[in-house]
Amino acid sequence: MNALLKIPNNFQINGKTVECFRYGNGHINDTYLVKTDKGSKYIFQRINHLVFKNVDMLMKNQELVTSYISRKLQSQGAYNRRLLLNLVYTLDNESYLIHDGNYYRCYEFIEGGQCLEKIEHPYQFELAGTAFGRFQRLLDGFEADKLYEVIPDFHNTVSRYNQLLSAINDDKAKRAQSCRELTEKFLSRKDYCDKVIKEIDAGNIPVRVTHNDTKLNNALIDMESKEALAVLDLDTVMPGSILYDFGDSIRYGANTGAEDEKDLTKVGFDMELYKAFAKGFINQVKDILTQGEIRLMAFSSILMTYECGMRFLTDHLNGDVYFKISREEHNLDRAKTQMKMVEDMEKSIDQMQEYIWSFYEKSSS
Ligand code: ADP
Ligand code: GN1
Ligand code: MG
Repeated sequence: MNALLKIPNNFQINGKTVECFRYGNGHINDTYLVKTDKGSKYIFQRINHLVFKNVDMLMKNQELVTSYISRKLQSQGAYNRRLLLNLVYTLDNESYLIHDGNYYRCYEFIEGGQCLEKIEHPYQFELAGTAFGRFQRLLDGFEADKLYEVIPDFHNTVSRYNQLLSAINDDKAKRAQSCRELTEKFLSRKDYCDKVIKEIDAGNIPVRVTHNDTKLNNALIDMESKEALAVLDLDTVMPGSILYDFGDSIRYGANTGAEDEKDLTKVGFDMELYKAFAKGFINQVKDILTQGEIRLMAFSSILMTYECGMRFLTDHLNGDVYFKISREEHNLDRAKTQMKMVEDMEKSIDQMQEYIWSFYEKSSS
């Protein structure tokens, strides 16, 4: 029998569990869909506590953020359960359960939404932009310093660069020699690393509450009604820059190929997809963005892609200890796609930024 089947019964669910199976394609947690004898569905997760070392604070962050969004939606008369990730508490009213040394949590399953792995049509990416942009707009005003920094320096690209340098030097998996050419491409772009950090330090870019992992499959969209639904995967919600959220979405979703595509001729930056996401996102946050943020919006796509590429390459050099892999050179393939995307975007950066400015020209005319 499925060893996990009974554990969700420790949560305030409607009925008793009858099915529990693996669900979704996240790289970090173990996610299951649970069904009960009363026909209710839940998302049940084993939290990766090697990545998230302080689960208690991580869950407190989620409670603070979801209750803030819920109150904001209510005050705007726009409350709708499908716009928000709703935690299901344990029978002891806790937000998570510790069982046999593992950490578990449960959410209401949001019906009628899809989490895409790949964009089939630009409107889908526009909806994802709306979902992530709305998340930002609803959290505007939330005091970022109330949140615990779940993974310190998560989007500190200078630290990520230094981690890559250490991985090259340590060469734990004896792979450094075989990927020298790719490594050089990352190291030669060092100037990118502190561009956003410097602006934050200078006060030109505000620290907000940001999602920090705005991958396409972390937003739910309803493809039938063409609505943007909830933003999922709130583990990395922390103080950060809105640029990280915009850039990370473009990194993943505006790629003509998959994040781990082996055939690099299929990988590339798609301007039409970029514009679709930017339209959904900027329309939500246009009025809250500062000049400093607007100016670096297009560049953030390069920065986040470059940073994620360095993370994949670092993990490859370290022997695949962080991201889930399903083949030998999985992280190396991922690092290669990210570099291909960086090179493509570098050629299009002016056009990308012009599109961002066009939202402001329209509204002032
Ligand atoms: P990971 O951190 O491993 O990426 P996620 O929290 O993103 O885990 O969940 C993995 C997948 O499970 C999502 O991409 C989505 O497909 C699905 N999922 C998660 N929460 C819900 C929910 N409340 N309703 C519907 N689907 C969900
Ligand atoms: C991880 O958990 P998932 O699959 O949404 C990672 C992100 C990376 C992404 C790359 C906590 O996201 O930072 O951008 O993989 N999450 C964490 O696919 O490290
Ligand atoms: Mg996820």
